[in-house]
Amino acid sequence: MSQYAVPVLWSPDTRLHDPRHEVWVGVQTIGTETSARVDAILEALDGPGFRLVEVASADDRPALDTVHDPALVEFLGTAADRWAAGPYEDLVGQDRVVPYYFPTPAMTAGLPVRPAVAVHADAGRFAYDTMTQIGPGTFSAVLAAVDCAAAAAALVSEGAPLAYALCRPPGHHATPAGFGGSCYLNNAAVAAETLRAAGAATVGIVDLDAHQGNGTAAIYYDRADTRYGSVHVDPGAGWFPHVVGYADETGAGAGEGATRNLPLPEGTGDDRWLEAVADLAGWVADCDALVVSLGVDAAADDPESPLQVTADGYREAGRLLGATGLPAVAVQEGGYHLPTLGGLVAAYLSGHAAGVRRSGGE
Ligand code: SP5
Ligand code: ZN
Repeated sequence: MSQYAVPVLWSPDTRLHDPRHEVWVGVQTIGTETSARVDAILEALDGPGFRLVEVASADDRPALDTVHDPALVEFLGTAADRWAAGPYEDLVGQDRVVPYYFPTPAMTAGLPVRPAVAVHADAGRFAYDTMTQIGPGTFSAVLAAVDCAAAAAALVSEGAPLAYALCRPPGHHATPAGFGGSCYLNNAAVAAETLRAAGAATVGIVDLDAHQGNGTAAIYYDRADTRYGSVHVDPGAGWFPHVVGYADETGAGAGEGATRNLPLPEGTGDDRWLEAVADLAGWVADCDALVVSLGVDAAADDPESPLQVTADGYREAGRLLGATGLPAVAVQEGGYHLPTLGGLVAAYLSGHAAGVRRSGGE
């Protein structure tokens, strides 16, 4: 039996988003979610066991309408042009949309509100942090990432046992009407909705990124048709997304019991992390299809998280989730240590693919 070659859905347009810098705790820090991530991953997956598939821009994106408020998509699609048309070149001399003002409920306090006219204020209607900026190429890259996720899910719906979407920017922090955490639109939810539209009655999403995917959690919190399970560094230890991701958040209404958060202490390594992954694999095993939010920033060398997972740990996580036997879409999320990034992704995917029979389709 020859090895299953995992299709790798990618697009050169995902390189067009250049975050350059983030504003974090009041200073500009060098952005870590860079286009070099795409090439680091491509390089590691350009060989036996993988099959690179370039994704063209889609004509329509039906899954997007079920995931996001159209006002968010409209804002993301027009913000860079609004910024370019404004006074910012003279004022501050930079071309990125950076919010400075956030009309949270604490500010609006029940008053009737309307959209801010100035784009630097309007951004706070959707942005929930200062790190996630919109530049001239951002929206093209964001749509390309969505298209990669949808194309991977379409392949799996047609019978491929496993497909990988090289999405960038990542998506799991994007909520129905909000962007943040380096995420703009929720690629994993687009994959899940594409699988559902093709006939999967229940989809399980397992999020391996070091950070809880608050966006995906929010999209599915009150729904029973899609389960969301995540293993991540404990927000109670001070980590992003800070206000959600605790173990007692289990869903609401029809979705009660369909959310599972497994927060882990700083410094957690393979053994305890893999126990949590095994727990989540068992928890989704009776779904009809699987989406893996494949963040590899839980790795020991990653600058954005204190977890200590190894490449062997990611390989074993792939084996555990592959053993569910579910048709699966792996969607790239975080992972920021360029020297090890590609190897971590390859380790996960080879672990997952090892349990997939070639006869399962290609
Ligand atoms: C998709 C994803 O992994 N998003 C990560 C969002 C968490 N980032 C919040 C903290 C950013 C601060 N970066 C400073 C780096 C210092 N080592
Ligand atoms: Zn992350």
